Amino acid sequence: MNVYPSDLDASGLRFGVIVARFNHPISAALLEGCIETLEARGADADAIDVAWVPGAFEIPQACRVMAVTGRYDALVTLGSVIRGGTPHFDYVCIGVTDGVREVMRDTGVPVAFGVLTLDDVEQALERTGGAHGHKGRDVALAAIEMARLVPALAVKPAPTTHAGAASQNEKAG
Ligand code: INI
Repeated sequence: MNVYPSDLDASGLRFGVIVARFNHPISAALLEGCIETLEARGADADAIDVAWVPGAFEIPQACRVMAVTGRYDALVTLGSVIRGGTPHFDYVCIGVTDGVREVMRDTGVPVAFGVLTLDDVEQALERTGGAHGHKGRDVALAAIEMARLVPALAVKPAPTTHAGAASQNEKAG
């Protein structure tokens, strides 16, 4: 079996990060974890562009403009939508998830989705360094992995014979 290896080396890659200002403390924590992880994996600070937008609903538009420039190996979207007493939450969530998915589908540029959908601020704290890890770091890793994998899938045959993955699958089966 030939398996594309997971490659989390961000050196030489260019990233665009779109971050929503709404619920600013949560966004700032997500952004900090994201940038730390990109740089820890070898991304140059000059190779990371950050675009702030007013709220999650604006993320897809900025994301699309950045994607079509062709300047980025991957994009990262960050923000949070907190459930209130009205259906507004649902419309913002649908707008951002559909919009980001369409950008990825239409442009082929990998877009990591780091927009948290939450019942309350407590859930945000749990996901920005608390009991549920750090979503900003997780999406940075997803962006790096997809930035490496997508071009490899497009042009190269799977490079390795990976006996480890085969035996893991056998155990699972
Ligand atoms: N934007 C968010 O990013 N998170 C929210 O929780 C939120 N709520 O709850 O309303 C929110 N609304 C603003 C929206 O994203 C747009 O910025 C606004 O509607 C202007 O287009």
